[in-house]
Amino acid sequence: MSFKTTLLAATAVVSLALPAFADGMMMVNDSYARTSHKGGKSGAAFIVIENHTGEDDRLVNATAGVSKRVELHTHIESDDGIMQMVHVEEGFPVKAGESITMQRGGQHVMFMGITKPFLQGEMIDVTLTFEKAGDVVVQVPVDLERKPMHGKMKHGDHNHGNMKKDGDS
Ligand SMILES: [Cu+2]
Repeated sequence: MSFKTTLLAATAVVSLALPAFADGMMMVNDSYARTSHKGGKSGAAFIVIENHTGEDDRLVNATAGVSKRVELHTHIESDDGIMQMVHVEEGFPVKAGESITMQRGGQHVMFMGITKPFLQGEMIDVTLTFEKAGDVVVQVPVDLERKPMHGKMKHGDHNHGNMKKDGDS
């Protein structure tokens, strides 16, 4: 009798736990935010987003309480070879099973009119709004010392041992 009860309980636990392990989420990793100088009025967050939802989606908006405006930006190269930052109103597509890597000189979440200086190590709540997946809140650490990534390196092409990791001690 009690055996049967235990079995039933176990079954219930398994089925409840399943969604947590199933694919079906937007995953965020390696995010950081910075201002170009201490106390700067504008800044950016760089977030890696992996789409495990099983369907193509699009990051359409970002909000945060740290600045007057938050916009999705990218850089485009003008005809004379100058990189310019532009507001991407249609947002960033994130295909099913793929990821986007925001980085300096590329896609980023832009903070304009920062109301309080970013402090090293402080966490910023950024709400990412996806067309289908809805709102995903990300805690983004401020890292004022992070160096930009160089070019489009593929994994294995470079030696991690030579990369200086700042702010990690
Ligand atoms: Cu920008």
